[in-house]
Amino acid sequence: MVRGKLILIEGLDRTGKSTQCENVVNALGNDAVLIKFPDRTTKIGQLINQYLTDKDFELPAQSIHLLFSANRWELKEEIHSMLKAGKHVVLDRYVYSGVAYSAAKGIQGMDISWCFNPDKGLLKPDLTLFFSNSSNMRDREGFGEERYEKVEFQRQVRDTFFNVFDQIKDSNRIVIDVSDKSIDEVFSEIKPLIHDVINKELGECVYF
Ligand code: NYM
Ligand code: MG
Repeated sequence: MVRGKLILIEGLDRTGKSTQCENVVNALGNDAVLIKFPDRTTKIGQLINQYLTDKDFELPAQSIHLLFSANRWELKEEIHSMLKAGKHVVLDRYVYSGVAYSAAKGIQGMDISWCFNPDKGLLKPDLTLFFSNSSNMRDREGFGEERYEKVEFQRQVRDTFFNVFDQIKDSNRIVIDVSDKSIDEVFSEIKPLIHDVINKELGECVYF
């Protein structure tokens, strides 16, 4: 059995990640499954959801960081099994969001290396597409009500993502500038990249 490929779409809020993940999974049909992080359906995921949606539910930054990581660990075996069974797994956010959103808070001791540590040992994607919006975020209305969905913080997160990419090397990571592009334009751009990784011959799964 040829193993499936692990494909990750990452980026800031409101860059069209979820839409493109759906496009990719629909295009791959029965051969692919979509997994979104945080997975809000598990017990840990429900705590994360409450933290994101309820301003009165406070947690230390370290605690919520570890919960996001724990949420990835609880799905590790399931993802691994699907890959081994030949299914492609498309991830909507993963380790890089985990590191960037937490390190962007600028909390003493919570640097990129600290934030990355609990994720070491998770499956490493065969392809990562990072959606970047270089356009002025001041013009971008429509952030939702969840924690983190503030222009000031999103700027901080964008800078932190690029610092994370400097520190966590990955030759299978590609930055896609989605600013001023339609959904169809972005999909046309990523389609050949997905096609390439799907058809690539790769050995065993790799890990962070
Ligand atoms: N987020 C997501 C984190 O802070 N750490 C993580 O590990 C992950 C996976 O959760 N603003 C943040 C980024 C988002 C928020 O994700 C919820 P989404 O994709 O907007 O539902
Ligand atoms: Mg969001």
